[in-house]
Amino acid sequence: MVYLLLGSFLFIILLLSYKLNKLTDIDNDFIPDELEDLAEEIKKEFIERSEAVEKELSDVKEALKNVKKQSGDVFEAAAGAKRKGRKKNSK
Ligand SMILES: [Ca+2]
Repeated sequence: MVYLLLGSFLFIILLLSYKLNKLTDIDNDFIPDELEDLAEEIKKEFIERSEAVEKELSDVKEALKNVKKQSGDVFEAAAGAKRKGRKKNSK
């Protein structure tokens, strides 16, 4: 019952907003264009952030791979092997 009241209240506000030209709905899909723009912005922001996170994660993965490789050297050093250092670039 409360939800029904709240729902109709919001609907009336929505209709009033259209009436008072506070909101626009150029494409007539009953979704205020301001809301569509906002959703679009949020979506874009979300995608950008996801891509950034993905990139960071791949950096971390790369770093971890390096750590794994290096820690092998640590065990070898502990066993008495000489330090190999970094591979020289053959450029
Ligand atoms: Ca619309």
